[in-house]
Amino acid sequence: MQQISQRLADLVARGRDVVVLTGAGMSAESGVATFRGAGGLWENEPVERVATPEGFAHDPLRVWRFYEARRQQIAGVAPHAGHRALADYAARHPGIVTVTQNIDGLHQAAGVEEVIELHGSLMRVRCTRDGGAREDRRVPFPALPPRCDCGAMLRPDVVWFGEALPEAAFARAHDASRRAALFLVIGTSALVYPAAGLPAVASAAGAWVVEINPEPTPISDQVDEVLRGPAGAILPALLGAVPTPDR
Ligand code: BJW
Repeated sequence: MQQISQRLADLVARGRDVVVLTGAGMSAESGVATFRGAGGLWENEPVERVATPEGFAHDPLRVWRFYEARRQQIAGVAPHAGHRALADYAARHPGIVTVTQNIDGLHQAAGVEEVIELHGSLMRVRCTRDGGAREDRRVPFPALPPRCDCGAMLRPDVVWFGEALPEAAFARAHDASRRAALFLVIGTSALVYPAAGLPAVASAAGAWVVEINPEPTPISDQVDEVLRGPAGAILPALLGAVPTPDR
């Protein structure tokens, strides 16, 4: 790993008031496709068709095929060394807050007990009639689009463009960002709001903000430190090698 600042080393060793915000790049090395760019999920499926309520209203079967393929893919992947390093670090420092835009459940699969999911979950469904949401891990569904017991169509319990994020989840993420001493932003293009605004919230409140990403993003110039490279290599080196100080 490239050289890190003394301040980052100290904050990692202290392990207090640490917030981690992850995006699709966090899961890339597990074999999960990111959204944007070559080979991304939206290369063949226009975003307005599969990631908006209007797209779902227009063609629910198309949207469900998109999500069913992702559910099948997720069922066959596992957390990588970066997920495990974060989970191990969180176990050693129980106050760490893990916030993710991902819907794949890989942080939980790695052993992180509490994950704030800003954009929902692939393994949850919601009734289009009464809005009731619940876990549903059937892969594959017996038929698409899947139906609720009440007969109404189900939808994925995810957040599409133009929809509000789960209020309590975002409030917790925002509050933790305001209290953060160290804010790690990992594997996100930082294009989608309000999640992309959290690093600035943390920074304004005095946190040391560190971006971990192989590519530059719109916030690269605004963060305090950039670690260029894949999460699966950087996180074990950053979090695993730092001794826990005596308290
Ligand atoms: C690696 C790597 C490796 C590769 N290691 N890194 C302010 C300004 C402008 C617009 C808005 C604004 N506020 C709100 C908006 C509108 C809109 C928005 O942000 N639009 C922008 C695109 C312009 N936001 C919304 O609509 C949000 N809702 C909202 O604001 O509601 C307001 C409201 C209030 C009250 C009532 C009603 C409404 C909702 C946003 C929902 C986003 N949903 C999605 C789909 C979720 C379900 C699903 O997964 O299918 O979330 S869109 C998609 O983008 C998904 C992701 O979570 C999100 C972010 O993508 P992410 O994770 O950054 O992935 P990529 O692919 O973009 O980037 C991957 C990165 O990884 C790259 O940088 C790589 O380099 C890197 N990488 N390998 C580390 N190994």
